[in-house]
Amino acid sequence: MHINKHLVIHSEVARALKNARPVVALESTLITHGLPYPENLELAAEMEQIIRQEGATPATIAVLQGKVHVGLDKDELEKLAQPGEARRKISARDFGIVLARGESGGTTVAATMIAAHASGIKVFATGGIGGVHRGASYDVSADLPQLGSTPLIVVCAGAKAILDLPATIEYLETLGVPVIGYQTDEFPAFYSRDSGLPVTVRADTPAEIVRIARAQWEMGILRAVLVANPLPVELALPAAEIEEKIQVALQEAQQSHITGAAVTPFLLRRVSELSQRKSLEANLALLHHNARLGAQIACEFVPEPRVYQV
Ligand code: PSU
Ligand code: MN
Repeated sequence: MHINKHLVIHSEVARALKNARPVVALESTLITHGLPYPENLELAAEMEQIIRQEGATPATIAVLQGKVHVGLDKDELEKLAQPGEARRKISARDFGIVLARGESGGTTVAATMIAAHASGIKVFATGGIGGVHRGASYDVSADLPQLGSTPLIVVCAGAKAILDLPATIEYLETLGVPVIGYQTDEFPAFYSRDSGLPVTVRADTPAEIVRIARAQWEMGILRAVLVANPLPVELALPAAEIEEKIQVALQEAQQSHITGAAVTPFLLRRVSELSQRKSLEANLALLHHNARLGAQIACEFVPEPRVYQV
């Protein structure tokens, strides 16, 4: 089904949207740039499976040869996950370029939000959002302004621990994005549960989250509602232990003059190597966890039927 000439909505996703059934959007930069192969492919399939188990339809979003796909089949997912393929990291600024040139790549949180919203999806589950980078005052992820201008419920495990978390929280406040702690009063720090920073409000059920989002959007405040879902205690890593690795990775990034879009993938890979994959395991666990909560929220949020032009 085509809503505009750039979007290709998978038939299963289109059917769910048409029938006002719950759909959860998933990003794909974590497949192309966030996780190593083959863990990336396994993870993508597992997140989809969890969402189905919870009674919702997954819609993994990516750009394939100049088309924005909302929902991928197995072959498309496999191709996207292969390290040999030419794949761009696609954020908001890159859409026009890759569509015009017929390129392929993984969509970041910002780009996934744009495509999900254009398709009529209300809920999106990811790992950690981008944010304000440490030390570099002008390196602010395009995820933040997108959260400030797109009405979606975005489920994450906080912002990635490699970032300046207090600055990221302040930035979200400036943008008017509420941060809801799911069964927690503290903003989680991705791999670990505690950042020492408060959330805007705590919610203990998916229904409460949906009520907040609906009320916000009914007021015409067309911004995201950010849901911060911490890892369970038994899966989370101690903050101090991971911070040590982050410090080393940050220093390496500076010495190797890593800048721009390459910063986040570099840091995530190095922290994983330095922690003997402990951070990778935590990353995979939190993605599973967020897929489940995303599906539960989507099931609670019965969207209004949307009229499609065919
Ligand atoms: N979280 C992860 N792995 C990732 C990312 C986040 O666990 O790969 C990606 C997301 O797609 C996010 C992007 O949108 O990193 C942010 O990159 P940047 O800081 O360049 O905006
Ligand atoms: Mn950046």
